[in-house]
Amino acid sequence: MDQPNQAHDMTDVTYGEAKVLRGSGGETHQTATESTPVLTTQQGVPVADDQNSLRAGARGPTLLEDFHFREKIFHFDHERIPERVVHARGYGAHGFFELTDSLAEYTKADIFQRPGERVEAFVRFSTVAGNKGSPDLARDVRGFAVKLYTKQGNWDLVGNNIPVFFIQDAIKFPDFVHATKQEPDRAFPQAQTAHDNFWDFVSLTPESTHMLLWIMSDRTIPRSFRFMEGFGVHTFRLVNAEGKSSFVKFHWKPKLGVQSVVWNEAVKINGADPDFHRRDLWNSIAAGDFPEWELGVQIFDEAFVEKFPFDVLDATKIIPEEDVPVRRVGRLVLDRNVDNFFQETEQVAFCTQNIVPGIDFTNDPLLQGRNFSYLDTQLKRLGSPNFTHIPVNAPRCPFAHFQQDGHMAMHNPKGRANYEPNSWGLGPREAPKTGYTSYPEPVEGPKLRVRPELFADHYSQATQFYQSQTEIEQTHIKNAFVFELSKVETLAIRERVVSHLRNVDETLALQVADGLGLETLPDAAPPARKPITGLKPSQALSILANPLPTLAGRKLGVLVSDGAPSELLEAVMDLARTEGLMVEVVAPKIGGITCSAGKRVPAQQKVNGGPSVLYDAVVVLLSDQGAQMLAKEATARDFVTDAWAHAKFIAFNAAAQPLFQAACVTPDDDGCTELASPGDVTKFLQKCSAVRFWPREATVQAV
Ligand code: HDD
Repeated sequence: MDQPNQAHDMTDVTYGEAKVLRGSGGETHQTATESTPVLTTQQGVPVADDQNSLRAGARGPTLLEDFHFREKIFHFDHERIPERVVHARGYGAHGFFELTDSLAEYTKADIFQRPGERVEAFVRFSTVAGNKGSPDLARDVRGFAVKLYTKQGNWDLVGNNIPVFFIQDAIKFPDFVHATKQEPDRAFPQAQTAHDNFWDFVSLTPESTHMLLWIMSDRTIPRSFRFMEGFGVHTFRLVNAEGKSSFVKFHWKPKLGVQSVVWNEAVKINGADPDFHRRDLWNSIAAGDFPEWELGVQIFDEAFVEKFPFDVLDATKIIPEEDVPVRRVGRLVLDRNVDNFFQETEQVAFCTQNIVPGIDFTNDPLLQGRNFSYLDTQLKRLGSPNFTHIPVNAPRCPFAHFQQDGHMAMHNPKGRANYEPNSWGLGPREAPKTGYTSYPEPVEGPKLRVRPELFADHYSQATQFYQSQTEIEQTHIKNAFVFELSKVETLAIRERVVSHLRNVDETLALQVADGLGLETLPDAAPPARKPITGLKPSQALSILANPLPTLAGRKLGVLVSDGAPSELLEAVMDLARTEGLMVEVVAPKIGGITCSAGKRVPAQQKVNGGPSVLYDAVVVLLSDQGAQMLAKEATARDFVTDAWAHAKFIAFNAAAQPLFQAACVTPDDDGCTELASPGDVTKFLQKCSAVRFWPREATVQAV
């Protein structure tokens, strides 16, 4: 709110004999001008001096009557709200959902009726285990929570980037989360499952096995939020205008394809840029490269449920895309960064029970429990039942009800009547035809604390997942198990995990046992239900078996020095940008370099702040002198050593060789391209579409 400018008396004050300086010499005062508004208190009172508290004399005590000081500190003291117990570390953005294919046949949900129509959306991505300040590249499941502001109210699809979960019944969620987060006595490790308590719990909970295979895969170290799939996880219901119900699983398919980093890279990214994922999302939206996903649905009926060998109410199971194809029906585009992180991303309140007419729950016991937990948690976190009054949580459609009062109430019902029915004709009334009705699923049975029989199959789909991976991905899974279990101090826990792996895949179990140096192979854990053998591998479960649709959205790091060959540099920059790659110049000094043609080239990173782990592929273009100099610089040597070890595509000019020699790297495999002329740049970029040169990986791993 702009206020008229006030004239401020900036002269120093005379006190007794002494002349007292205002502020630290007066120069810190920045006074309001015609274009800057007047600073006020929360009550709107203009503030004359924001540098000094009110004191009795220059060297005397601060006075309690300083209402501006007290209000400012009071508010500051209350700035924090409790962070989320899980998914504390997250990042959000605004966008829209556009329907591309009508689902009217299956659901009366307004959002699924008319292709071409859009609704507003807010999405928050997150890690699960780490606290709010933890690094982005922790090995962890990513939350993929979507709020869709439909014309019939808010629909929240609170999913993850993995289609299954650790547990089957919500009653185990507190135990699972306690075991996963920092151990309670020592308060470490942060944002890691690589510790005894996590592996103790999951190895005593065999229903976690399928999820363990997923979290040990590269899915838990995504390259960025933009390259992740999302899943609603549970089976939901769709209900059409005639009241007919179908079952549905929701998928988000990224337009840029799925991509992950490698573990050693993730570890180093966490040091180089702990905000790697949030920075990536912010920057791409700011640059107009809007991240996009397609909404996919797997729709199936009771007949499928009857013949499917697993229970569709079990959140530790998937339905393979080969069994029920994913039909793409809409697109989600994130096109606007938040104005304020706290106001929007921190205060957004997703609730699984936020659902709209035409969509319904199933009896999945994990989903049923979540429907209690999310509402409850928002009250604790946001401190008032009126959290729906916060703009990011408020519906965009008209709403009217008689709920009133409570902390921070902002839209109480108007007029005399705050109840219905009332004789005054005041306020809203129910809408029997268009209002939300639950699907009248017949339910009966004795009260029991049991799980359905098929829930006891803990291994079959874990085997199917593992066998659907390429060899490289299988090696990554094995390495991840060995890494995590090597951080587990208790031998019996390591052995117990291997005993479960023997029910998944004998080769994997043997490799993990060998990687851990176990002297004897533990017996296989007795399965609660005999696993189904011979499930067909599903290509959709692999990242690498599904080639990327485009190079766009990837990032190229170009290490340069003064005198770098200008023709090659220009070709790299132009051709890469034409392919939709983002290019960053990494130089010895942030001021940039002068290339061979005498032109200044600005840098985006100084070499010690722009390690190659931040890029999908790298180019090294140096002069003779530059190569000699960078050969002596440890961070430049790391740049090429890491690019090589992480199986990245590397291009370089002949003059750069001394740097490679100093880094003990011989860039002679097919993943490396020597650039002699601009034409070679095209060859290099063609190779880059594979993202990594995987054959190299086996040559750089000995244990
Ligand atoms: Fe949960 C947050 C996803 C099981 C209880 N969960 C939360 C978020 C996501 C998920 C993405 C972050 C939302 C945001 O960005 O604000 N959770 C899942 C998925 C699950 C799941 C995909 C299994 C299929 N969650 C689950 C269970 C319970 C909870 C079984 C409790 C019984 N989840 C919570 C919570 C959180 C939460 C404690 C923490 C902060 C919040 O809700 O808003 O209520």
